[in-house]
Amino acid sequence: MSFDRMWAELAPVGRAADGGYHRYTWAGADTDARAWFTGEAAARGLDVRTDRNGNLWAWWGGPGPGAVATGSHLDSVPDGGAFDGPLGVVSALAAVDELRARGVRPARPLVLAVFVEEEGGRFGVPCLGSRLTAGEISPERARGLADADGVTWAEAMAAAGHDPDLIGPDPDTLASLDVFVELHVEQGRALEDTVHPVGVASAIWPHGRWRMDFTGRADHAGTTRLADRNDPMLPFAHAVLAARAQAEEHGARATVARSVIVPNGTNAIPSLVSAWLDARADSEDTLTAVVEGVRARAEAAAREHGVGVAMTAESRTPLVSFAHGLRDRLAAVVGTRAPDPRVPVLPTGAGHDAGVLAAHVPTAMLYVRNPTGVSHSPKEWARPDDCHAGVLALADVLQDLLARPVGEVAP
Ligand code: HGY
Ligand code: MN
Ligand code: MN
Repeated sequence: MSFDRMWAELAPVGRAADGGYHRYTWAGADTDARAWFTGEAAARGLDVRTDRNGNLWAWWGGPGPGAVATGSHLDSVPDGGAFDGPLGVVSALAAVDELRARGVRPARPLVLAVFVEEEGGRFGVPCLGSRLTAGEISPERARGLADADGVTWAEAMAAAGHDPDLIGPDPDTLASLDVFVELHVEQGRALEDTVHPVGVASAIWPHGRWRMDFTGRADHAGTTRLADRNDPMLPFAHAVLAARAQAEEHGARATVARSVIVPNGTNAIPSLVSAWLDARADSEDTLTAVVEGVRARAEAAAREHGVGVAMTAESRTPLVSFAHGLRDRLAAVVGTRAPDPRVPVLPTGAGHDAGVLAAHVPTAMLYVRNPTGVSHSPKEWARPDDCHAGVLALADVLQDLLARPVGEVAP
């Protein structure tokens, strides 16, 4: 199966000595990974195009209406794993090879997509490429997003040779898609407890990111009396603990994993602490309750210490419930090759481009078993045999969707 050669070729791109991945949009390794994908697609005779937002689309026949689309992303979180994103991209290329080996000649276009900035690892908003294409973030806001060095999306995109003035909704591309299927490594270990190498997604939890800015007063760590301090680290610390407490109380997920401390000196009480809350829950109301609980604790602690606080939503994604008819159709197709026809149908707390597209195009997801269940870490893993099972399942699903358009059956 061509998967193994491609996987081995892509694996070193952006991998650090400790095995963690550093692929950030419009920068070195991500650019190299995009070039690798473009070469593989072109070698298969696919017509590779970059859309106005920087997403890659590799067409087998077309562009044209009624297209069956599959794909994922190549960018990573800092020190990320090898599979989150690339598994869906490499599996899509291998599925094309599998379909051709079966003699499939699609009557409608098949297109492979690689979305930019899915992780938001450089510019802070996840699924930025698919959100722009879906019209779910304003081009003005996107252009102004900046990385840790203050480089904006517009500057980075222009430096990569793309015109940031063109970014924005792409309804024509979305209208040309009959369906989008994303294959992704499972970010959890539900499948590991089953006989199934491949599962089907049922839903994506509501989730989002909130920025918290704690404004204090810089002063000397050694001479400033405690009563005279306005130390932003203290409400920041309360917010971190409140996130955990709210998650426990509501059966949700809440994490503060990123902060910027100014001036970040060992002996200087900070003037400013910025921190980001990542919160996710199984319902909109619960998510709101978690976030408002953290906000209330952060504000109370800020008042107690004479510190200013501002908390703003940077992204929020509503509950995605994948179309039941399509979900069940994929489960039936995957079940024909599975060890047991009752294929697991699973919800996830992880966001995906499929979750963004689901409001615009019939969308579904396949998961490939991850024995560690770990993701966003070099320990993320999937067995080679399970990756092969994922390619075969994806090829089966694409073949079924090419033969019988979703538009023809009730979603
Ligand atoms: O954060 C997420 O859920 C995804 O990996 N972007
Ligand atoms: Mn991810
Ligand atoms: Mn991903």
